[in-house]
Amino acid sequence: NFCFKVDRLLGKMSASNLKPFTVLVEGNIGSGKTTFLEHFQQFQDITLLTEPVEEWRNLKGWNLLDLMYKDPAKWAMTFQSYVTMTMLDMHRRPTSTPVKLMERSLYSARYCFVEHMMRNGTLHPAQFAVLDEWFRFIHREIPIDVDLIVYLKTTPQVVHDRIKKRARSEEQCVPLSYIEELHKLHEDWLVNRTFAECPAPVLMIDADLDLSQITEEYKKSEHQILKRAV
Ligand code: DGT
Repeated sequence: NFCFKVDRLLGKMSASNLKPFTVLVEGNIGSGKTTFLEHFQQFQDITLLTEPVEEWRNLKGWNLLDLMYKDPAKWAMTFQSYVTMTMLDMHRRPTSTPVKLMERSLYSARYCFVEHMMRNGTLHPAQFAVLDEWFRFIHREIPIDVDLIVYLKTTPQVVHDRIKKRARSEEQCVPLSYIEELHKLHEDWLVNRTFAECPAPVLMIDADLDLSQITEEYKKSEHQILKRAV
């Protein structure tokens, strides 16, 4: 028993010196990313990094998320540059566990949200160019490790109904067309692979199911994620 404990400890120590197995949890707004992360709270040896939405809602008292939704032409650039910083911070945060689960990433910020803002003209081409240069610079100069992407695939109408129900104040005016466009960008990035680089293999999960059934669906991903935990 003692030897087993020592072995396990040494295993943990060596695992902590290695890079963690890093999983990005991606999917449309309201697809259940937070719930997915919460499911993994029950396991040891996993670091869970939830999205910094609260930081976006309160930067020195300013709600950047709200400003962005209320006046996108004015605030999209400011919002996305702060998203870039907070996401980079999450990617770079050291972890002592062998597995790291992270909600969203620099990739979805660039390939879904910024891409959408560029295509619909919310971002001026010059603003887009600056954000894109930041993304390329970070990508080139700073190591960002990703081993697996969990894609919570949903139907736009289903998540639109959820968004209305959860009633996050900033999101009250989000139209179905916006959710449909974001859905298409996630699909093009993670499934069709038409325009953007996909940094790791993708595990797709049916996230349309409601809360009572979704745990079974989440369990299917446990093996792939936990096999790296000591
Ligand atoms: P969940 O748990 O799947 O319901 O996840 P949500 O909906 O809490 O999180 P997310 O990332 O899908 O959406 C956060 C809010 O921020 C949402 O109103 C969309 C908005 N947003 C705008 N630009 C960006 C961006 O570049 N990245 C992210 N993550 N959110 C952005």
